[in-house]
Amino acid sequence: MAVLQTARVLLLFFLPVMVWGSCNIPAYFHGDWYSRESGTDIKTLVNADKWDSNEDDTQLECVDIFIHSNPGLQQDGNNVTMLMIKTGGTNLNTCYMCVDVLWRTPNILQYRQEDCITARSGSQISLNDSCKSMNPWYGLPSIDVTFTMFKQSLEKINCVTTFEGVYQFSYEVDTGGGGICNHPDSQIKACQEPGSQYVDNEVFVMTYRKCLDVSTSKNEQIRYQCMGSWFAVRSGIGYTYAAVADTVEQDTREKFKCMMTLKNQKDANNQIRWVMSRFPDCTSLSGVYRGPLKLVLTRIAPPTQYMIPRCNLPRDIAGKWFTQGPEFKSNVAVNETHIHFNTGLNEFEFQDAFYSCQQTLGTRYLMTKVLVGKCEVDFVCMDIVPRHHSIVRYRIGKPARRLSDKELQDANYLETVFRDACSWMSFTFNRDIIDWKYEVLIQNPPTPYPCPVGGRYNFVQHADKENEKYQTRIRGVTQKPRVQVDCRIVVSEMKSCSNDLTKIFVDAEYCETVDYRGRPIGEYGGYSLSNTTNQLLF
Ligand SMILES: *[C@@H]1O[C@H](CO)[C@@H](O)[C@H](O)[C@H]1NC(C)=O
Ligand SMILES: *[C@@H]1O[C@H](CO)[C@@H](O)[C@H](O)[C@H]1NC(C)=O
Ligand SMILES: *[C@@H]1O[C@H](CO)[C@@H](O)[C@H](O)[C@H]1NC(C)=O
Ligand SMILES: CC(=O)N[C@H]1CO[C@H](CO)[C@@H](O)[C@@H]1O
Repeated sequence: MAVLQTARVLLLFFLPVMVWGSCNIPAYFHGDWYSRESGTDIKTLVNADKWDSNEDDTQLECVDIFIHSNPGLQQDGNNVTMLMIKTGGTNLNTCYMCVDVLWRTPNILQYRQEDCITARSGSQISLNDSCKSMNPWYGLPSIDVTFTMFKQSLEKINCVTTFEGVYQFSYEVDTGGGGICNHPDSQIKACQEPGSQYVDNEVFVMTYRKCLDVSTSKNEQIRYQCMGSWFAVRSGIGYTYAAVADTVEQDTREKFKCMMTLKNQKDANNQIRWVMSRFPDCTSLSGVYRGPLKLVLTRIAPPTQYMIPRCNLPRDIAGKWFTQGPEFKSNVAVNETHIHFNTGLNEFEFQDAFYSCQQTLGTRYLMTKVLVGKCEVDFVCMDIVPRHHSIVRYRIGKPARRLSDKELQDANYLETVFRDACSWMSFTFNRDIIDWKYEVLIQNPPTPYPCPVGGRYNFVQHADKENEKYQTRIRGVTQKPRVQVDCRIVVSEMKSCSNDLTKIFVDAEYCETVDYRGRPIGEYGGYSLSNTTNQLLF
């Protein structure tokens, strides 16, 4: 052992290992970076020649580089492993080290720097032999062992991958034991503001409101600039990370934050959990239930003065309704001034739309339309046909074009919007089509009315697709063949009888020879269909 040690020292001493050449650090790493490493502020300047941090008066130069293949989408940068040499400083011993850099976004890098390496006997220092991550067994470092570098001169990045829309949030600060502050006015607004200097949705505004009973809560409004988001696996779970910068914050330690969420949380209340770091680092985030700042976001409608109603809807359509379509099923609530559509998107998620009455003429109603969680405030026109029993028919025109600032100055601009959105032209692309297609609201639950036709009929089904036809269904699993009875006459049956003319019974496979207990019916029992000569068409 001792011999070996000596041999190694000797080797080091007398045969300074040779590594040749140099390499350029790729352009997507160039810039001025900030990272917080073990409680210290580190500023690193990277250019093609060197990787220079303020730690001491040394700097790193690239000797060899390996660009890892990018399994994912086309990105603007790559993960690399570099063999670097430490230059400068007072230590005369040459120090080589391996640096792994994970490119996350144009503003975020995560890196691991290994210790100085010494050549083992029989091998020289080279990227392939000396860098751990070149061994497929180890691979690139996981996020917990990297430091996160935040670019100080930010590149502009659209917030869409981080936040889009309007949210209310509750927040809980990990330290101080204050508890959860759930104030209705604590909101995140990530919207593209027409005419604002932040045109491309590069910032979002986070408004904190204080809860009297939560000592760690605060009144503060922060405008965060998005630094991009990325996907990374931690403890076997794939999380979405995002980095943001408070551009007016002077203290760099407080300026950058790392955030983390799980995509597709499938929360029954349509809520989204995020955690946010206190300092510029991502390792403090280990799950959406643990972190320095825990946020629970709830989508809300964008705040707008146009949700204040300025007219009334037809009085007799107030109430609960539903719509049914091949793709969506909505529950609709109507009061004197507003219409609310709640549409299920899948088992877990739903979409809420609110309409508010603004102007009306005849059957046309100019409505403000907002979607919960979205930024847009639109004007649309609804043409509502007078209610008939349990049915309301309506159609919606194309959204009104956006008004210019000048038009908005006009006190009567809503009339301008009405003329635009509620022109009969806005309901159709082709003015010759007079066979309007209406949407239908069905009262929920429907108020029964007697059917205009009564009696018993059999029927023939014509359908485009076989599965559109009526089929016999028995609650639970329908067994086929149904019961062990010999049914000699199977007929289709549709009936609405005088005992309850508000209902129509339909049975595509009515067994006429047995009664409902499966007992045979006498030859002349039951109904006879043979005299049905009247026909109905549906
Ligand atoms: C970098 O590596 C990580 C994990 O090893 C991977 O998830 C990511 O997609 C890679 N990024 C690029 C730009 O190749
Ligand atoms: C280092 O390894 C990579 C792939 O693992 C290979 O393409 C390259 O040729 C190797 N370089 C040397 C000098 O062995
Ligand atoms: C009508 O409904 C809207 C939204 O559903 C609600 O904000 C408003 O307060 C309701 N108006 C009345 C008079 O109940
Ligand atoms: C047109 C037709 O089939 N009429 C029959 C209706 O039923 C009675 C007895 O139930 C027959 O006598 C008719 O011939």
